[in-house]
Amino acid sequence: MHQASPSNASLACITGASSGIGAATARALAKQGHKLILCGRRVDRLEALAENLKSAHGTATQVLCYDVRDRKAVEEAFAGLPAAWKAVDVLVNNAGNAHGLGAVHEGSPDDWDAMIDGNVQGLLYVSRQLIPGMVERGRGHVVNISSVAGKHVYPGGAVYCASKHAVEALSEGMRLDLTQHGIKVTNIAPGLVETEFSLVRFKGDAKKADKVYTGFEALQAEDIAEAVAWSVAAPAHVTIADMTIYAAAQAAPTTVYRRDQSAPA
Ligand code: 8X3
Repeated sequence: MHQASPSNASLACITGASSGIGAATARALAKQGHKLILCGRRVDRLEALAENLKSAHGTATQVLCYDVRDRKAVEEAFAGLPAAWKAVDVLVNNAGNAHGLGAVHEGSPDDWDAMIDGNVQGLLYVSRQLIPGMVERGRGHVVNISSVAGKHVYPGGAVYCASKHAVEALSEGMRLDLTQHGIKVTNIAPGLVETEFSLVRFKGDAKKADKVYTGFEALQAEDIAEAVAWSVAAPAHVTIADMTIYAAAQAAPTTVYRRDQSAPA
């Protein structure tokens, strides 16, 4: 694996950094020597992470607390960054969630808003803040965390899958628009990653959430963070355009080979 040259990609901004893939990505990029802007809604967690990265790696950080769905809050948060923190080299658009799982005709419009506003609009709002500077400087790297739900559609997941299909289209569209400006775009589509994802999807029902990751070895946030860090550390002439990452026991979003639950451990 290539090690990042800090002079080549020194300032990275990660959305949804308070937990899961976002927090693991912060740790992986801190190890590579990046300064970090950590974005999220849970300021306590972001500050604890910042503290932790500082003592582990001497990482300089800025914490930005906002909800990606709130365009004004996004604009104000980035406008308030100190001048020395405005030239972001790497943007990791990780914030996103699933809300509810069920037939589309029974779906909750509030859940739809949360997914479409967060996973699609939120990604655009943050990108709009940072990409113009990358274009001006003629360099940069955008990493969009999509999902295997952006490649396939599964029962009960219509709106979440639609939002992640939109992320796939945005990654492709960004690459078409930004390559000429020296900006790389990487799309990463994870399968089942054991994070708060299912707990959020099932609205805090831990039993349902745990079941999703039972009977096989699920991906961990660090597995995806490694892929992000590897993409970011690729040599200047290499773009990692697209990665699909499944757990070894997962062949498709809803095809998972689980150990027989009734068999003795
Ligand atoms: C998370 C993966 O398959 O549960 O985006 O939709 S999946």
